Parts: sequence; structure tokens; C-alpha cells
Amino acid sequence: MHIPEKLSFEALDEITKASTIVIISHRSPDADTIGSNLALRHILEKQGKKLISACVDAVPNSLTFLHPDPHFQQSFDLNTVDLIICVDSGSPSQVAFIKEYPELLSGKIPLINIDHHASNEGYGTTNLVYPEAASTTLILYFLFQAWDEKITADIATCLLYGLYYDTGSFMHSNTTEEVYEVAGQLISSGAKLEPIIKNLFHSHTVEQLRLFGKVFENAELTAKNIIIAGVKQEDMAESGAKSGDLSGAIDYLSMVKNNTFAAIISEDGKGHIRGSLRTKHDDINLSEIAGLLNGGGHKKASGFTLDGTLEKEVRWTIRK
Ligand SMILES: [Mn+2]
Repeated sequence: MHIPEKLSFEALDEITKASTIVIISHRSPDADTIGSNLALRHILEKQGKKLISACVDAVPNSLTFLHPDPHFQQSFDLNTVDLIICVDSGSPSQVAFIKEYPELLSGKIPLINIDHHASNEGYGTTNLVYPEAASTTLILYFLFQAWDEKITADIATCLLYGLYYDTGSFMHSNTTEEVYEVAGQLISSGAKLEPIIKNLFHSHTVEQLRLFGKVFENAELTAKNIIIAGVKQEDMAESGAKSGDLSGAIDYLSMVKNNTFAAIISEDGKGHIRGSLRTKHDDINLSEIAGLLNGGGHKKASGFTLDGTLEKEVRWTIRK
């Protein structure tokens, strides 16, 4: 991927002019949005900026292990801010604070939108949107290079965290030669892979595994080879799992042989259904399918949120 010089310096210019900057991570935060947020923090802190890291949802401690004092806030005063940076947020609804601050995207305050979701329509005043990038942290890596910023060991760990997560530990099809090259560079810069692996893949709770068990139990393969599982609030309660514990279950469903795509639809307990979709096929665009349900994401991994609850339907077919 290549960031045009003009664009990287336009972003730097906005940062230089600003004194208080809010860096916003998307709702239901993941390792890419948090790694991006914290990597940027490390860079901007050195420049003496006043920084707010914000996310509308509470950020689990497990995601902030990269930074001793991550300062994530679930609310902030927009009046004190003179630059907004959104990381890894494919749409205004992912930015989420628009409910609290409808003027957030009005353009009155400059907004740098750094993202790699195919569905991102460029809601910022400066848009660094590269769907070909495996992670938002990969975009930041090239941005920091363009800005001539030294990538310290801490920054490298933050960047590798997002890259490792968004490529499914280098297993997803977005793992290009460039991904391996950058990962190698980050390790040379001192990135610590071991805590990342431990944090992302070896940190399940028993309750979470019980919830995964429910997902597998409920999973069905449709006539079109779509593997789909519904998760009701009862499943969450019976397993003792917390919200957010479902993350990662979709990767296991995708392991089913010859599936067209995998889907998990779950009740969030607040009157919404969250859908998560994954495919390994190049000719299926899940971002478009999620788009039909007001969602979005990537071609091979997307999601949506709808109002409602889940009801299981049983269909019977008589074949001659
Ligand atoms: Mn991402």
C-alpha cells in the first residue's frame, strides 16, 4: 500500500496545529482499534499534545495491556477538542459518539479518518482509507514512516497487536507479503510477540469456552452451505459469559469444511441483534451483504446490528 505524500502531510499539518486531540476507537473495541489508538498516543504524547483516548464502550483491561495508563474515556467534552482522529471505524455508527455529539462529523472540527474498511465512505475532513491494508495499524506504520517518526519497541508492539489480530495470527487471506515484511520490521524494532499471543489467543475463560460450546451446539449448515449459529441471552446466562466473550467464536465456525460463509447472530441484551460474518471466498462480498442490513465491514469479514430478538424457526420439507 502507498499513502500519497500530500495526504500524510495534510494529516501531520492538522496534528501540528492542534493542541487537544481526541483519538476515537470504534464501538465494541478490538485489538486493531486499541492498538492504533495507543500507538498514535505514544507518537503524539512526545509532541506535547493533550490527548483523550475515547471509546463509547468500556475497553476491557485485557485490551489495554500495551499501555500502563491508557486513559480510555467513555465520554469527553467536544468543546475542549480541536482535532478528532478516528481509528479503524468503518462508518459514523462505528464512531458511535455521534449520538452524544451530532456535530462531531459536521466538519467544524477537523477529523482525520484512518481506516481500512471497504465500506468506509470517507466521513473525515482528511481521509486515510486503504481497504487493501490488512489492519489500521499497518496504515499507521506507513504513516509514521512518512512522518519520519522513530518506531520504538512500545509502538511496534501496539502496531503488531492490530496486525496480528486482524490477520487472525497471519491465517486470513489478507496476510500479504507486505504484512510479513512489516511484521518482521516491527519485531526488529523490538515488538514483543509473546504477550500479544498470550493476550489474544491464550486468554479464554472457562465461561467463554462454555459459550463457544453453545455456538457449536446451535450451529447449522444451510442448503447453501452457510454455517450459521444463533446465540440468545439464555445461552449467555447459562454459560456465565460476559458480553464480548463471543469474539473469536466466528473463526471456529469458519473452519467448517466447504462453507460459503459463516454467521453468528446474537442478542446483545439491549434489544439488538449483532451479526458477524466471515468467508474465505474471493468472490463473496460480505461487506455488501452486511450493507443490506445497515452494516458494513470488509469483503471477507463484516457485521451488522439490528433491533430485535432472536426466534428459532423450524422448517420441514417433504421430498418426493
Ligand atoms: Mn481493523
